[in-house]
Amino acid sequence: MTQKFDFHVTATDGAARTGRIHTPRGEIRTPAFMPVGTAATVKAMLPESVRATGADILLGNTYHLMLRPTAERIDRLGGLHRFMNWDRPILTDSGGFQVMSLAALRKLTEEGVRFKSHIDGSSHFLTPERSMEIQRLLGSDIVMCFDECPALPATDAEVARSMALSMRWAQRSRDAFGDRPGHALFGIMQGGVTRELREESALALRAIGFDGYAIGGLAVGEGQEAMFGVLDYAPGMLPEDKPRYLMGVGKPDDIVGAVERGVDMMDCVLPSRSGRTGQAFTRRGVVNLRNARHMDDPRPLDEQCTCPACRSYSRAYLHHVLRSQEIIASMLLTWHNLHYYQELMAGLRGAISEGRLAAFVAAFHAQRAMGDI
Ligand code: PRF
Ligand code: ZN
Repeated sequence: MTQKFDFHVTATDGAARTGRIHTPRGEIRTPAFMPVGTAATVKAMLPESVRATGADILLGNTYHLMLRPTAERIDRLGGLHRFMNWDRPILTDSGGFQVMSLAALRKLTEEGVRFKSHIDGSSHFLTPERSMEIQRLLGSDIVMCFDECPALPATDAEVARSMALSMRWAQRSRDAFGDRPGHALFGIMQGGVTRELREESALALRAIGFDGYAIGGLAVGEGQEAMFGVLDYAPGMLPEDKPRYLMGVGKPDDIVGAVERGVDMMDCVLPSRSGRTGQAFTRRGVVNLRNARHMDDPRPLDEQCTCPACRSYSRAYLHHVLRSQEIIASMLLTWHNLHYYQELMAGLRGAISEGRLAAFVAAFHAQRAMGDI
């Protein structure tokens, strides 16, 4: 087993790339979609089922795990991989973004963020140094820099100030992370939808030097057109030989557009979260299985899908267990949605390696335009 973390692009098609990230815990095929396992579980799924959908890597969250069960407890219990029974790579987000969206009484200073837990109101202080320590205790394979993602709408001056702070925190994250063979540290680009700020952020991160580079601060309410506008230039500002990770994205068409523009990794709660509310992603678009039109429908959700929900159950059954709030509804629909996302990623990887991405994307959009059966 090699102790090295490295990335190889094996084919490109336009700005899109496909390749592999090697880690001591296994290989990550890119473009990769990372299911979200916030609280040491991908909700409603066994780890072996998550793997069966085709996932190579999961995402975990510093913010949630530091509050409960705490990073020190997970460390004593042998680390996050052993704790949650997932032995493949785990990427952990650094906490700042979740503090801003979930915690109460947040107070931001140069040093870090003070906040109260959304669980029990207890006080905590998160800094770049503490975030690196927590992610080390968790045993994370890909550690994210501690950053700040400004809430939108924000003025250019606010976005500039926030980006500059995130770049100082990126240097502190790099210094605190140290040299940890087999573990990677990713920088996070900020700068909103302003090209000059994105350029400045990219230069600052490149000067520090990271194992990979994330594009943060997008999918925060700016809309797809504005996000694609940034993705038309932002990936090109980052080193070609390192993975590029678009944080918190997105819907299937966001993912396709991001991959076309040179993104290698993504994560989103959408397939798992919306599975639990009855929204299914299919080749023909989104299907809401709570809708009464499925009540007597003996057909599968998607006759071409090979997931357990589609192989063995009718739309009528899925509708029934959703309406009855049965736990199996979450299990089946999460499985289907994660399966759909991973099949999409496999399709994108195959298309890029065979130089037929444009045709793949055209077929993707044409099928969705047809609508549900
Ligand atoms: N920074 C961090 N995590 C994130 C984001 C960010 O900007 C986003 C933005 N879409 C999602 N998750 N650290
Ligand atoms: Zn299915």
